[in-house]
Amino acid sequence: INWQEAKSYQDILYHKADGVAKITINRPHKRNAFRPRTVVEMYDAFCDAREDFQIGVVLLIGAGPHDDGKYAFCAGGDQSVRGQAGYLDETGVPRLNVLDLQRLIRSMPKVVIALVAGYAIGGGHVLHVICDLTIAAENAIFGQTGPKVGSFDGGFGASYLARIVGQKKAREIWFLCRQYSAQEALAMGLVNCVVPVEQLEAEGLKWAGEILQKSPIAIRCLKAAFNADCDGQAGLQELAGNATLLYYMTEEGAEGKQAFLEKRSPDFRQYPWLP
Ligand code: 2NE
Repeated sequence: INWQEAKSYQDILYHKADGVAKITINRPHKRNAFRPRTVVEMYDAFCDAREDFQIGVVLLIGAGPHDDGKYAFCAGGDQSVRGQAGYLDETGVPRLNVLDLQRLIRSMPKVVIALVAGYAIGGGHVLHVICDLTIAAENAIFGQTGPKVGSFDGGFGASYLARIVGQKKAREIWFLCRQYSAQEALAMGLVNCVVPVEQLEAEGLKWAGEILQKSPIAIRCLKAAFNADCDGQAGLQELAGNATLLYYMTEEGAEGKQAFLEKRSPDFRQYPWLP
């Protein structure tokens, strides 16, 4: 694949090719832990991918291996910039902006695939949980650390995790802060498949290629429907937004607007009340 750099950032890499965007967290010396800037940059890249009509799938991956030979997807929030009320940005403002990023990944009408080699830990684990699909390398290691390091993610990080692996397993993951292998993650339905690390990106591209053959509107409606089952009124808004989009694309929907602009009564009698 002929990756083209889409935009240059400090903490991430952003590439595109053949309908696929690739966002790479590029802080291997920190096991790809994120600071506020990293999150701002990821948010910007995800927004770009969302806006791009050509892009249907986004791959999220961590740069690596590091000089010590170890891989990481993401080790969560950068504890070295954690201040009294959050992760401090370069002006000293405390932030938890990864929550904004989680919502964007969750609601964007494109498929986001996490490609996990090495550690997916803490807030980094939550990022892969939020993604639509996860492909793990054989060396992937999964786990939450919050209660060990004085933090927790009681949002998607707990509730959506429980939807995936079940209540008992999710409580175990959070309460004991253990680490789990790729095979254990596969067994609990936390990842979609496990491949050798050197095949990770190729496998992600294979899955992306299959998805890109499918109907964009069918995929976006399915993603919204899966979300709606868990996300309350926000999920319903997303799903209903797709219904509105489709309605606007009908003659019936356009008749209402046209009649208003032509200062006449709308003629909806020509449209059937389908069973
Ligand atoms: C990931 C893990 C298990 C890897 O262990 P190991 O032994 O392979 O590496 P090591 O030596 O711990 O880490 C290598 C370098 O990366 C830094 C380390 O400090 C070390 O730096 P140097 O000593 O070489 O200078 N590093 C790794 N993770 C970091 C991090 N998160 N922040 C800053 N520096 C980090 C092991 O490194 C580990 O357990 N990491 C911490 C995982 C963690 O607890 N993350 C935060 C969870 S809380 C969170 O993410 C969060 C939330 O709960 C709610 C909202 C938002 C975020």
